Amino acid sequence: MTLAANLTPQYLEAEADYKKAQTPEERLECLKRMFALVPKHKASEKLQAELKTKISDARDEVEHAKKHAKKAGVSYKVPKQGAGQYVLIGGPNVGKSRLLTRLTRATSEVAPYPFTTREPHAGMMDFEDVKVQLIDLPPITADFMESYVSSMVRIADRALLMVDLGDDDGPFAAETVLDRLKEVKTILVGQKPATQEDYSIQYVPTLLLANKIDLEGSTDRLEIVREMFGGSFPIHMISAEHGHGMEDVRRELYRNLNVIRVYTKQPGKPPDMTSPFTCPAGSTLVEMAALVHRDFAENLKSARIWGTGVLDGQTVKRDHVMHDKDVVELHI
Ligand SMILES: Nc1nc2c(ncn2[C@@H]2O[C@H](COP(=O)(O)OP(=O)(O)OP(=O)(O)O)[C@@H](O)[C@H]2O)c(=O)[nH]1
Ligand SMILES: [Mg+2]
Repeated sequence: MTLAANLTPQYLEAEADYKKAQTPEERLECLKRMFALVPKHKASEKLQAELKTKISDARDEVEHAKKHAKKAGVSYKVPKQGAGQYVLIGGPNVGKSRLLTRLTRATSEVAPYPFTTREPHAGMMDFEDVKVQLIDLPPITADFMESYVSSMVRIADRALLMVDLGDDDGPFAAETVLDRLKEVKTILVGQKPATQEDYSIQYVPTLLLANKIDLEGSTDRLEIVREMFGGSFPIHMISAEHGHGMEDVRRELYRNLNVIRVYTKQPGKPPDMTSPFTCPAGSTLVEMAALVHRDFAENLKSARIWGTGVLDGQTVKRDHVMHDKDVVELHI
């Protein structure tokens, strides 16, 4: 990787930290480190300029977050991190925040009464060697939906619709959530339709999580959920409180993103197997390389690949279709 060869391992480490950063402050700190570590010569001028812009954006973001943290009617921007972004949505008290605290190290208040969560809380869920971003949101009811919620649902890669199996009203509360979002042209679907006529509609692929299976009466309510939603969404049963079904949920959340992992290596060195790049399944070499660095999209000359359907270290072309867990050495 010629370009990366100019970049020191310390720089690449800072870049890897940047990708994992969860708060604006962390991102700013990583970008500053990257800027300090980037070799200052002609060939990296573009990269330096890019980093400067990113630092200035990150500063704005930190300032903005400070100023607006406690104000009402704010809009929240949670930059995407990791392999993909899921929003947790549902009626009040269904266990959204509990799920976030169960699957990630993030904190979000969990309480036995409705309307506990008032602002988004993001966390990163580990699955094997990748991370998936989860965002806990305030509840949605017939009369109440925070102004920013629908736009966050529209931006997300996927949604998790949570249903409370501990409450007779659970399945109907979920239906209300779907209706409320539909009113603002945000339609939760099991799978995106193949064609779309009205482009103002945003379809958001969704998994349904039937929560609180530990409670009495949950099995009967699950039947109702299956009848009402079985035709629309994949359904998983869980207990966020007691941890039932969590391994399946982790796997499904990752699997549904439909991404592959690609590991990079530098010539003569072992691959970095700690932090893969993720890209949509079916991506070509050049599409994947563009994620590593924008310059690769234009300047990529060749690459060697270790993995599926190739001989070890085989040289492949720009349009080579990548597979999960391929290792790639990029040359420009
Ligand atoms: N028995 C049981 N209780 C649960 C489960 N998951 C969450 N709870 C409880 O349900 C209550 C509500 O959980 P929260 O995570 O605060 O619910 P929420 O959906 O975030 O609620 P809002 O923020 O008000 O929208 C808490 O008392 C949790 O401990 C579960 O799987 N089983
Ligand atoms: Mg909550």
